[in-house]
Amino acid sequence: MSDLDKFLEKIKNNVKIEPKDWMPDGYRKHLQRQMSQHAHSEIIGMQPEGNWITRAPSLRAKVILLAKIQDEAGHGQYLYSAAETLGKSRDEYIHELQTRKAKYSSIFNYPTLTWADMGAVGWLVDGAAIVNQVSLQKTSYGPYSRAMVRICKEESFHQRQGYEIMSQMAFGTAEQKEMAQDALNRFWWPSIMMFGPHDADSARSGDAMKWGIKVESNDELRQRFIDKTVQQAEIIGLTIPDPDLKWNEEKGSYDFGKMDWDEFWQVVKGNGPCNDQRINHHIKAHEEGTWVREAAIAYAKKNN
Ligand code: BYC
Repeated sequence: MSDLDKFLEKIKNNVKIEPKDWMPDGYRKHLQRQMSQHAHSEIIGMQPEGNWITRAPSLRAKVILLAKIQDEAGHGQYLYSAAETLGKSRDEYIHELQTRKAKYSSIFNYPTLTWADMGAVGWLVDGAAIVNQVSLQKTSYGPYSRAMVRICKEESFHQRQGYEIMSQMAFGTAEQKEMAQDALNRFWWPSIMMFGPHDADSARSGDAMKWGIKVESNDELRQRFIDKTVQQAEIIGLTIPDPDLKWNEEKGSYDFGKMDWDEFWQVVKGNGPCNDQRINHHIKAHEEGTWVREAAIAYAKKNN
């Protein structure tokens, strides 16, 4: 049996591929791209929330937000470590991010304008991330799959944190409800576009499915997220900003309106409202943290 046949046999039998196993070059590159994109998303995703730490409306809200952001740093760390098992260093991945060769999730290029946006990010963005990540627990690469198991546990708490903020505001004063609705209006469409282009336009999906990296498609996951979230909006009396949203009895799921793919590709290509701000801030923080990395390395060497 050739190396390739053995590899495909493992994929067929749901046996995880491990770092030292033989793998096709395309599989390795695909994972390096996707896993580093995922890690960068966690790290860049700390910025829109970090914006609100000093302005959280209570000590309780502040402590919870801080804990959530720290979790995201941790998720970035697991994912960079898992991606490093594919033979590329963290420095290389970070260089690709800072030189804009690597992507991160489009959603983090939108600004967070009010406290209600912390609710919308947790509820919708983490909610969408969970749907995608629960599916990725079944991915064929062992270190990625195992990282997803732990990340999903923490992500559920994040989603609840966001939904709690939204429900408190939705049941609060008229102004608070209006703020919550406004946040939902601004974050709804970018959140459902997080799942990527429609299946027919998803260039990477063919290989991803063949190699068991993705086990469900962009459209399948998007639909699952919409079906869950519409009901949650109804419970707290908020309206999803889509006039075409309608329950389809036959399909057992919601029909929904057209997404603005021009906007999506503009954001993905670097022309969204906050792309420059996010990367420039990352570069600045990374430079300012040089002494911390140097000290950590010196300490590790001394103790080895
Ligand atoms: N944003 O062929 P496709 C979180 C790109 S963060 C930007 O469908 P694929 C959190 C795609 O890369 C959660 N780019 O690609 C943190 C490709 O371009 P390249 C982050 C996007 O890979 C803090 C091209 O479009 N989760 O949890 O099969 C606070 C064609 O797309 C996006 C992950 O990263 C996008 N939204 O499918 C709160 C999950 N969508 O690379 C929450 C891991 C597509 O060929 N990633 N593109 O130049 C995935 O599951 C998949 O990579 C995607 C895209 C579903 C995102």
